[in-house]
Amino acid sequence: MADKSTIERLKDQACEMRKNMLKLCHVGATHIGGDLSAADILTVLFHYAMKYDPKNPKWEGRDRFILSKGHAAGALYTSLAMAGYFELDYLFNNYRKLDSPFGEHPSDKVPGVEIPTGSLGHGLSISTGIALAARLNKKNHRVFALLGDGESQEGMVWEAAMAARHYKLGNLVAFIDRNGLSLDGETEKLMRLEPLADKWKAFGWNVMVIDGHSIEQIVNAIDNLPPVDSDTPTVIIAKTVKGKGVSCMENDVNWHAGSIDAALLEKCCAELDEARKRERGE
Ligand SMILES: Cc1ncc(C[n+]2csc(CCOP(=O)(O)OP(=O)(O)O)c2C)c(N)n1
Repeated sequence: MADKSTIERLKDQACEMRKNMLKLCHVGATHIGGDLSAADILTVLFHYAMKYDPKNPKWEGRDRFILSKGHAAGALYTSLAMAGYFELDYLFNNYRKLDSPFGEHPSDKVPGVEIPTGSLGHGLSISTGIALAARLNKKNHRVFALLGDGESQEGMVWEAAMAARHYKLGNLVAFIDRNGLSLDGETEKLMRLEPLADKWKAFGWNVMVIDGHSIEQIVNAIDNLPPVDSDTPTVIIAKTVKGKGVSCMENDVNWHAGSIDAALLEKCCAELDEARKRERGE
């Protein structure tokens, strides 16, 4: 288990990440609701779990990260900038500009982006292929995928679930950002997913259900992954809140995507700073 100072560092980083994602949302429209719900998971992945070299993005030994819910590009770009792949200012100055690598959905022209995503449902199949290739090539890196729950209504997700277990890909880890909302409403009303954990268990996966905003629980899930050479892929169903951390956006499907003006940016960042100070007991 990580020590207290590591946990506190990760919490600070998650707070910084949320503020950076909001700054980006001020530069141009982003999918801010699903960016904010994924912030704690991505913070732990990029600053605790994964091995990578930002100066050598194609390093063979790196763990692979696939943003299957590709519309959360703002969260991925911010993670990559904070991980040292490029400067945050470079991102802010170029987001959604003509000929910029930073589109509304991720392109692999951005250092650290493994594969372009945004058409939902494909990321787990791609991750399964990469994990299978790692096995065949006797490599010991992991493949992490981040899926949305709305995305999990796509049939191809379940085809990948079947294949990954069939090929015994214990090197594959899928996070589901279970915020309960899709683009236009509640997942359970659009197409029922529950009992979601049972469904993954039935497909033979190792299943964890955690609070996706508890840094401690996310770290604990990472610490308890089966060995990379085990037979069982892992899914971590992370219960989250769309828009987490910004009260006017929380659980509001209207904030699936959008942009914010300077006044709202300031208000949101102040709210996040205040909450983090309270958490620190200041
Ligand atoms: C194949 C496909 N169908 C539809 C869309 C449009 N779309 C973009 S985001 C989204 C909702 C996704 O919901 P979820 O996966 O829960 O994302 P989150 O709430 O975490 O942002 C939809 C339907 C798409 N990008 N790709």
